[in-house]
Amino acid sequence: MRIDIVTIFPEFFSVLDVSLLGKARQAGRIHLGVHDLRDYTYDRHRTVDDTPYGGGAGMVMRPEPWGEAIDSILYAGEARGVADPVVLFPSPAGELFTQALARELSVEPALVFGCGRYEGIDQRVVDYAASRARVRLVSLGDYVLNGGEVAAMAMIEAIGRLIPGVIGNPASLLEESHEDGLLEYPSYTKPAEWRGLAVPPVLLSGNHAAIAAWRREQQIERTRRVRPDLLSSE
Ligand code: 6GU
Repeated sequence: MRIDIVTIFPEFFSVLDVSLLGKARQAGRIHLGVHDLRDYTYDRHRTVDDTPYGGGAGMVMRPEPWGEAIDSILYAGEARGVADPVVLFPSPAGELFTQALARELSVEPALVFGCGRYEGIDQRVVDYAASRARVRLVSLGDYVLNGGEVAAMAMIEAIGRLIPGVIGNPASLLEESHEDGLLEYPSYTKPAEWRGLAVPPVLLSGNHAAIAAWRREQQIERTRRVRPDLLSSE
């Protein structure tokens, strides 16, 4: 998968050099391009933002550098033969980023993340991008971050680990929270008793049917207790 990121903080993404995703990059499963939005400005001050039309607090990112950056990335993609990327704008005003969306995006050959700062990006950037590519505004949840960088990183990790070969044991992906619409069951390892706390005896029983039933019960009980919203749709 090819992932391009546009940001005014390219150094944020150095963490993608390490851990599992770093290995996936070394193995050539993920190709990352981090682009500094200021490289697409033409003025001496490398300006990327301005005051909002209509008034109001904060600054809005001007469209021109974004247009240049998007054109450049789409052109490079076409030249490389990886056309038709999905362009994602992390935004608290977007649709919710879910495990289902992560799965859907993990089979795409190319993704572009446009990381906005301040009070957002001029809406025409999104509209223009939508005229050239599939565009989605995506939110991590109902809270506000200072910009799209941390959100993009979270999404890249969620998507990247689903790419075949990135995780050593693919079976471990299937029993996680959210894969079946429920939270995952609690896990235990040795020792069987620790500081007076025992592992639930059923897990030591060797009875695989009983273990599976217990785990399912735990998933449902846990989900009902902390995330009843996940059950209500069923
Ligand atoms: Cl994707 N961006 C920002 N700025 N804030 C957020 C978010 C995204 N998701 C939740 N809060």
